[in-house]
Amino acid sequence: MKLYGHLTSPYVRKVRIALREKNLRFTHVPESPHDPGNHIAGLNPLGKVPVLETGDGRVFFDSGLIIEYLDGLGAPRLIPEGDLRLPVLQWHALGSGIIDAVVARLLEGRRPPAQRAPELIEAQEQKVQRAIAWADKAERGRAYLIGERFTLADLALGLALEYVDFRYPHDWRSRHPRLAQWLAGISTRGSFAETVPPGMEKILDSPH
Ligand SMILES: N[C@@H](CCC(=O)N[C@@H](CS)C(=O)NCC(=O)O)C(=O)O
Repeated sequence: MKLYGHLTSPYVRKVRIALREKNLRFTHVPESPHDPGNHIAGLNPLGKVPVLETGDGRVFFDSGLIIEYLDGLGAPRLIPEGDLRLPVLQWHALGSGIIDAVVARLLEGRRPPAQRAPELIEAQEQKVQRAIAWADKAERGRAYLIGERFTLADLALGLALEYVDFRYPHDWRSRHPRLAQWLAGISTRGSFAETVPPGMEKILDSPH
């Protein structure tokens, strides 16, 4: 298997964490769709990463679908079957939405000041803050969000909260200390610790 995508992309990190949790071997091609001469648009017409080339010649894009594919390869399952499936996918939708909002805020903030829309930045920040409050309320005070073991729910929310710290650092912890404690537990997993993107490790090491 070959995974395409740069290390700082949270969507690429989602797949890297899943591959590590499932103990699957792969080759990583750290190309960005913005690198000159990159191969991404030839593999994914949307020109986005992550893209996964399977060993049998298939190509999958969109991190959620790639995880569905990887999960079909064997245990441990990240997306349970039965009653827990939808609650897990709901957490995945929340985590992905947080990342989408942080990326939109970041891109708007990178526009020249005269072209920037402060109300758009504010709207994205409100989405993130509401989603964190929702997560804090829904979290059960246990090690895992759903069921009794690590699932895509934990992967998606842990990834999203670490990405908030990386690209939209603000003090959400003092308002949501229980969620902060939950994240501290998830962040120590090997799959999280070993996939920290360059630049993010300094932020995660600093006192929050
Ligand atoms: N929904 C997609 C989002 C992927 C995405 O937006 N990737 C970004 C990198 S963080 C990208 O490739 N952007 C390039 C572009 O939009 O041109 C997924 O989950 O895979």
